Amino acid sequence: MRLTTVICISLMTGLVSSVGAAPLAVTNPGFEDISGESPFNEFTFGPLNGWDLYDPENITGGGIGGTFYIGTLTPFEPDPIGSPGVFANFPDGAAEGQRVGIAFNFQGSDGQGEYGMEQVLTETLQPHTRYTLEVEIGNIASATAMSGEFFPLAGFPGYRVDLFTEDAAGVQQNLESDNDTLGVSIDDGQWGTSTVTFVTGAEHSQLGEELGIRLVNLNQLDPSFPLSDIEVDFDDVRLDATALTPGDLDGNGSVDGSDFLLWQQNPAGVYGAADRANWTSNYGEATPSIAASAVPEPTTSALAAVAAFIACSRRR
Ligand SMILES: [Ca+2]
Ligand SMILES: [Ca+2]
Ligand SMILES: [Ca+2]
Repeated sequence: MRLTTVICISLMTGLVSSVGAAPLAVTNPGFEDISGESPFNEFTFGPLNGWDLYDPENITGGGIGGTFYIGTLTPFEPDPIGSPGVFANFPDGAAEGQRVGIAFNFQGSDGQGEYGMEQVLTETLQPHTRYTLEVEIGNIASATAMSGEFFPLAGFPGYRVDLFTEDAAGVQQNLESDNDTLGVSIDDGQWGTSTVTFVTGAEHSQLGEELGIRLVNLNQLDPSFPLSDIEVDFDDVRLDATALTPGDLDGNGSVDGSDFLLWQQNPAGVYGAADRANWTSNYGEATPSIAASAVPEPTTSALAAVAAFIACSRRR
């Protein structure tokens, strides 16, 4: 096989059709379920249905004490009762449905460690799978609540979204995070979409462990608004899993040069002989369920790696 032929095949493998990824079950993903809780006007307080308090430094008093509150908020009333501020926190309402999750800390505490909420799923980490976690992140605007109390909420304290695993003994290990990449780009009163992706090959020490999702308020005082309360809002949590052709280590939908380059670099130290064997036997194969639009062109360095690998293989 000539090098030019190899390059042509590599470029053509990106042209595949799409049938979409499979969603994994997340409990109360849009914070609409407040059954069993005691709403106070537009709020509920305390850990939410399906979600556990995340409080590694024990700073929140159980999420309902001191200055901290975990709970929900209805920023948009479908039948407004005329109280001030009902529509003001988020002028366009919730990102999904009518209610959102909140992680709130009163002004004056100056921020003092991260906290939020997390959920462990029944689904487990599988090999040859691309996971995509998306969460709507809200930067709440200042407004007067239905109680008449004004909440100064200008600025943003930072957020993080974690995709992690939990083993049978309850030990959690992180897989991937979005550490506040949107923070400065979401204006007060607006939402932005956080995306975390993680791709498994044949081997990973956390395979078979339950997947988990964590939503964090970094609780960093915004220096531009030192007198603001410190809140991050969350909504519409969804996690998709796409089964990949073994050897597609970057999860772009085709087994190509980029994967061989990734195998060589092995940045997380998780790739082994099985991944190399899968790459060799499936080279040129595509995963039909991944949209062609999501498949990037191979890089020059990736093509060079393929050419080098094939040239070396033929010499043996
Ligand atoms: Ca919602
Ligand atoms: Ca804000
Ligand atoms: Ca690939």
